[in-house]
Amino acid sequence: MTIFEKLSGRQGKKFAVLVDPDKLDTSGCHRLASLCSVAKVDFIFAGGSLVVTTRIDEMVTQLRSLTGLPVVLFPGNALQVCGSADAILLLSLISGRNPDLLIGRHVEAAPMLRDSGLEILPTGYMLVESGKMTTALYISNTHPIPADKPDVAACTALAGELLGLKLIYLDAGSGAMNPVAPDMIRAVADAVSMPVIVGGGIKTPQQATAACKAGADVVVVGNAIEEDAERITAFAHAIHQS
Ligand code: 1GP
Repeated sequence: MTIFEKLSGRQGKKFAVLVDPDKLDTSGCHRLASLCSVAKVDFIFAGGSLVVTTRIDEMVTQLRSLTGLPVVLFPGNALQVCGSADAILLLSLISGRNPDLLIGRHVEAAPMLRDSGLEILPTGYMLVESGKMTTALYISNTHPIPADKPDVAACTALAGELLGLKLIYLDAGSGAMNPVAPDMIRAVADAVSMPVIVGGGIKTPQQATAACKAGADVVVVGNAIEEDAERITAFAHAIHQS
């Protein structure tokens, strides 16, 4: 089964744990891997808007072999591409108007991506206003979709689908004060037939459940798990029961 088929499978909601390669050492990797395996996490996403470590490849290899779970790159830039992962979210930042992040970087990376052996997941990436300036917003130099404009989000996602993108990632940004509101998730999920990934600022299992009930197919949690990896179990339960 391809990663895309796993992401879009109809058998329930999926849980992706986002790991920041800068914040995970070898012993952290072992602990996280065992918690992910026990909780039956569906995916490990790896990457971020700004990553300074040069050991992504090593971390991805370690997480794959310890868990047997699919590791999907969520890259802030081409330096985070490594062939040891299973797949890569090829993000086009369709909420913004920065041509470099819509198509420019993709042109530069295309030959490397083609030869990488990675499964390519063309993804419409949408940043949503979240109560504070996130790293993703600062680095991308774009305006987010206003949090109270679900219609703008729905039209943006629909345009992405009509352009041929295969996934939508609705993101309030790492460490967001507020996660994406359920009414915006619902508007996007109703507008498109492709899987909708939701993340950013999800700090509690209740927020994860709310995202699932609103139409998220995959819920991504990063910071809350970095703070306390034991939370993986409760998030997994909430998402898989939704
Ligand atoms: C960020 O969606 C991810 O791009 C996860 O965000 O770290 O806030 O959970 P958090």
